[in-house]
Amino acid sequence: MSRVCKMSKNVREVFRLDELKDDIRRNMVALLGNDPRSKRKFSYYNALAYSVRERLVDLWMRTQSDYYDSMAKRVYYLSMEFLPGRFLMNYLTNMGIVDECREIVAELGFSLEELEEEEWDAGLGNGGLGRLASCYLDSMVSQNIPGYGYGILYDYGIFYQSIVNGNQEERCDNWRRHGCPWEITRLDTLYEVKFYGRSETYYDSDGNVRFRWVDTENVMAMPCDILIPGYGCSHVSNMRLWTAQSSREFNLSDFNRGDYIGAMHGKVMSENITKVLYPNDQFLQGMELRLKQQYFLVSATFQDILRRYLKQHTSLAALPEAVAVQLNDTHPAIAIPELMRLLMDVYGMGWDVAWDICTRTFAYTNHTVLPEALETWPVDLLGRLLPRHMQIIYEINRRFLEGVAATFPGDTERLSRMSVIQEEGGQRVRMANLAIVGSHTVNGVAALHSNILQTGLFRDFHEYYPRKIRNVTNGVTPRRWLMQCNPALSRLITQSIGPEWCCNLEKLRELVPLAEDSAFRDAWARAKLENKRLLSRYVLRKVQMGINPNTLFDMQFKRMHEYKRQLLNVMHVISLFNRIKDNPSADITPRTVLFGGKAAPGYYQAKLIIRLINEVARVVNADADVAGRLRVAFLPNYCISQAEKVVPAADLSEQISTAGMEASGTGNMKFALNGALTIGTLDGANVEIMEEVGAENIFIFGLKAHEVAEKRRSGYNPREFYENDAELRRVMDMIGSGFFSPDERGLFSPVYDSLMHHGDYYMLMADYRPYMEAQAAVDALYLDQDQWVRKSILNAANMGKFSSDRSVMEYARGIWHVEPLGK
Ligand code: F55
Repeated sequence: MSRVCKMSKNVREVFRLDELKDDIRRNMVALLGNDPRSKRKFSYYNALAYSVRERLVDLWMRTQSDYYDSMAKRVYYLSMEFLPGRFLMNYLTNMGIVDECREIVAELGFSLEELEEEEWDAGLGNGGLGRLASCYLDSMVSQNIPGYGYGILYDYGIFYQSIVNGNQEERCDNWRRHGCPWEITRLDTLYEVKFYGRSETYYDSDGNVRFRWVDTENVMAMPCDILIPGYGCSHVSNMRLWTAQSSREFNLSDFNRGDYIGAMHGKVMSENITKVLYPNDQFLQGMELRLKQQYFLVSATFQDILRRYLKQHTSLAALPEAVAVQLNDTHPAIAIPELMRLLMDVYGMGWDVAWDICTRTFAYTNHTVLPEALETWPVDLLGRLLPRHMQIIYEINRRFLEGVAATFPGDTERLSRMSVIQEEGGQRVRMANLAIVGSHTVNGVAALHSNILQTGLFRDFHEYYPRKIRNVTNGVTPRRWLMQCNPALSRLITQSIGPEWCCNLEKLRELVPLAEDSAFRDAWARAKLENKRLLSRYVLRKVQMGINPNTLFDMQFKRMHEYKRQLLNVMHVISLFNRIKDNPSADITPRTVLFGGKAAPGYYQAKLIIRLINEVARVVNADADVAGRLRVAFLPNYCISQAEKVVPAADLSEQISTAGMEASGTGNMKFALNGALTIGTLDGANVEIMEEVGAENIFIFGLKAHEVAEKRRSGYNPREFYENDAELRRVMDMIGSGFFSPDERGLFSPVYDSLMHHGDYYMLMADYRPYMEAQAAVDALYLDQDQWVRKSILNAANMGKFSSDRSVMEYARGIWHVEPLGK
């Protein structure tokens, strides 16, 4: 912290702010070829971005040589997804120059906010898993932990969602169409990545059997760096994202045969590897191209890691002392056989030495227990694309099962459950099993989730390796998710308790006594209202709908998935609608219910729920009796930059997944940190949020995880709830009978049927009444603004635990065994 404070004092000098305006003008001309008298916002955004970026390059190089000189152990966070969102404000925030920059930009005739809006989000991920990776990079570098993100520079990130006639339509997200000023492309660094071919045995000069991978098709990987400045900028790191380039000799034989077009076709196809992000979350689509993407990331990254390591070491024996690799889910788990291959086939080690190095290098984070999201790859596909890896996986499995069999003699069922190879229904490689066997530590992302891993999904492994499976509860970076996105509240907090909270979020506890101070409560309420006004203007712009900032803002923003139960929220909305229609003069708490989230393009049921939200909104918003009391809107294209507007404006945060299914959630943390009250089930990190804020400051309802499990075992009958609850029955009948789709009566039958006829797997029917009661308690509390604001303050005040700084320190101390540098 002292460094940060010192920094902000002489920030003008460190970042040469007196020259910034001239630099912007210079970059307008020299880099962009624009007339500096032009008033194009996009050009000025770019010129500003380049001028900001160039101020960090020095600090970045200094950081990297610090790491080198101290021979610090480095952390590599391998992830198929990152969701950084926009960079401009994040750079300015972490450099501590937002206000100064605002003035300079004003002198040029712009507002900082309008230039900020020119930036297209970097949407290189689907949701929580990708955003978590980005929060962790911010927290690593802000705490001087030498860490790098490694991922893929997709040409097309997560699709752009539009809503047309109530339906989701996907458009391609050509986010770099107009260039991206944050990228530093390394045209001169290229690594070769191999695919296909075969594994060949030969004898080395000592007469040992060795393997080599031959007749491969090769693709080149080119790195592109994006700087990641730590808060206060004492350190600057980077994420390194790979793009595929065809190799020069690609399909040489076709060229030689005179088949120019044939050869070019191969070249073009090979560059497709990094074209597009797979838009599925929580669902595995077993496409060959996806496996290629995974291996492409892993192969390029390990060449880079080993190159850097070998600059300072002569032997690979000490790799685990110098390198920690965190696997963000199983998506990069092919890294385990890849490192084995490199150590044995390229560097000549024997199996046991290589395996020991491997298992001391890797750790694996699991983000889901949903069976449809667990990765398995057909053995024939993996064996064709990566023949040598397939051999190595078989050998890993053979040795592993030998160990299990020795510990549990005769327990063949256990062996088949634990095997890396699934036999039933055609052989497949279970990537989670491979990741567990090849890692020294496996973690879940919230206490409840890690418990479910230990006692449910990975129970056999927990019995076999009793200390391997642990918990690290997720966190979010308070820089982006409070300081940057909520200037009104941040200013108030800093005025009241000083500026240290943003690097030590536990400090927010000092707000607790202020909840009793009515002047502070008023100031808090004013800040929230200001944010709600800003969001209202945004909603008007985006969906041409006016919303009233004085109503309760009830928000559910997350990927669309049946287990997240947006449908339960809709059922509440329909119930409120009916109550108002039945009794138009009833005294009810006025609400604005907002939804946002993308559905995977092939996920029919999730898309239908988006349609239902929009049709319910149409009916509700057009009804004169309802006017002023209930409004519903679906905001298209939820993304990081939209979250930064939504989160600060929320009164109520909907975290209503079926208990046991949401591994952690991180939106829950962002909303509460910004003073929203949570209505939620005891799922994921909600459990820990309740522990922190106190049961009296959160609205918890519904089945608990063990009750869901018991009900599944003992037989669950959703119809029972339908029969016994007239209000629920009416809601279901309206959905099923076409009340919201008069032109197409059967439109929502699949929604109705999934609850009434197909077993209601996510148990909405069971949780409906408890949810309605919790919502009634919300309404009652909101009428007492004094009490509401008190609880809003207490929510933010008790969010200290959910800083990603805390999560990252737990990984650093407990898993990576690295210490912050220079402390
Ligand atoms: C993406 C691709 C595949 Cl193949 C599978 C899953 C995903 C994905 O996006 N998962 C994801 O976002 N998981 C979420 O991770 C968060 C961070 O740990 C959790 O908070 C959240 O509960 C979990 O669903």
